Amino acid sequence: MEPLEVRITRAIWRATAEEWLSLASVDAVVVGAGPAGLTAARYMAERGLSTLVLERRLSFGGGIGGGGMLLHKVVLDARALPVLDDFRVRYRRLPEYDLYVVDAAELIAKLAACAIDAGAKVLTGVAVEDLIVRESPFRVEGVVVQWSAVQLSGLHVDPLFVRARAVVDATGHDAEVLRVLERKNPALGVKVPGERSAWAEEGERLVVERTGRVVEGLYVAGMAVAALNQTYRMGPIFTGMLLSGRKVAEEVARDLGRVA
Ligand code: 48F
Repeated sequence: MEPLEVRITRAIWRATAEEWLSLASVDAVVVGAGPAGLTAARYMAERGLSTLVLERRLSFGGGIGGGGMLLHKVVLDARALPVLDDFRVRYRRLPEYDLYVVDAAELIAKLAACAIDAGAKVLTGVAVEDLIVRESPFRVEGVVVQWSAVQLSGLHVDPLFVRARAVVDATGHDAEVLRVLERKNPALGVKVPGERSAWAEEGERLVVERTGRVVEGLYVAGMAVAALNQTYRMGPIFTGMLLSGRKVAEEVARDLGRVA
């Protein structure tokens, strides 16, 4: 047998290369492994869509981990309970506030674990820096990807591509994918003005209401919806994020012919 060092290197290259051969073309790419992205990924994978989540950081959860001002809890309202139950997240009701409290770490772990168990592939350390598009009629056909470490280094390294029938921008407040669409495809007239100041109740409602398709092949979920529609921020209440993720999954599945 070869020395262990050789086997370690070969095993990692082989397993990675084998997976990337199929990841080069999938049904759905979700950009961002925050609450909206992970929820969307689970419900899409569960419907039989090959689903790839690309996350720039080396960790899951996006804004969940920061809790409310670094306190390790986040809150949700009763509308989130079916989703929390689907993901086996434990919660405590605080009747005097009409809210449910969950542990930030548990929410991150279980959203990610259930998405992966449902069949979604999550890659960390990979950033989406551009879109694959086709014209006449315009449609998004995938994403342009780069190692986050390369982006941080400032080196000029050409990226690679992932083709997808549906791309979901779940990149949070910065709406990075939509900003690429705005900047690089100005003829479409898509504007990303950014979110408004805080109004928790309206922010929660509108983020779900406006979730969905932006242009053919490109969808938006989570706080990126607020950035696109200039609706209100809501702070560490996560009902809207989970319901937005579930809604975008239903819409993508319907458009791709996978109704549950
Ligand atoms: O920010 P994030 O948690 O977005 P979200 O799912 O949830 C928002 C809440 O956390 C919170 C809130 C709700 O009450 O206000 O802020 O809408 O997760 C977005 C993830 O996307 C990653 C980023 O690292 C984060 O983990 N991300 C952002 N841009 C890219 C990206 C990119 N270009 N490529 C890959 N990942």
